[in-house]
Amino acid sequence: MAVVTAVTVTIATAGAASANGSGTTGSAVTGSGITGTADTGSAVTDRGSGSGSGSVSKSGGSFTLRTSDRFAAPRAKGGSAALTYDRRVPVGAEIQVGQRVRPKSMKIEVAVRGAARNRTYGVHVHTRPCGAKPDSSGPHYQHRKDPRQPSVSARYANPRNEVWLDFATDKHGSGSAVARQKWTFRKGEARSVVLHEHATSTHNGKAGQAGDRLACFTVPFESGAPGKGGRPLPGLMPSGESGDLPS
Ligand SMILES: [Cu+2]
Repeated sequence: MAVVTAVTVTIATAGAASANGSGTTGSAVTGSGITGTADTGSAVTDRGSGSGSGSVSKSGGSFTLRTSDRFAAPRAKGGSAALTYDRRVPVGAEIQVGQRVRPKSMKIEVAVRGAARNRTYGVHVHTRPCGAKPDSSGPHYQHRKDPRQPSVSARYANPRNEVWLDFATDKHGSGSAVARQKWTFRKGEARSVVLHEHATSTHNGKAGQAGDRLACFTVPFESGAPGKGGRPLPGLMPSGESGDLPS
């Protein structure tokens, strides 16, 4: 089964006593390795049930999520959020994903260590969590959904309408990529990052295809548009309307 990580952010009122006495404004910790901080709160790392870790924070009108884990076989004990189906992403390789959300834009980063050396992976955000089978992660997330599925039209399957994070690893097996979008995810519809066997095609008729799904990382991506169906995110209130939020 997929491991679905949950994120909870608690914001304490300014000046509230904090455990460490440093006057930070709040922190929250959740079950499977995601941790949260707000404002200047110090990051807490929870390595409780899984091997993963993460953090959530806000500042200056944006919201940031960070999560990482080590790839494990789908049936391995320990409940990793990162699953590998193929040796081309070795068990034990590490993946980290970051998401910075603003009201109408976002930036997503992926970094991998311990993967195959000198190899190009096609990488995308998919709509379903990882599961026992590579196909569990569903199709690519699309800002404007292609009425024809599977989507192979370059009009829809392109890096402006989807999130592509292809990267090549160096001689040590490390690699990373960044994607910036002028939109944010619909709530609950972006659930994982998938590593494929080769670079993503941009050719019409094969657009978005990158070969077999080698590995998958379930990520609790945030939607970003308060009032558009998503819940208001901490830190996303326009300045001057922050009302009862602590400063
Ligand atoms: Cu994909």
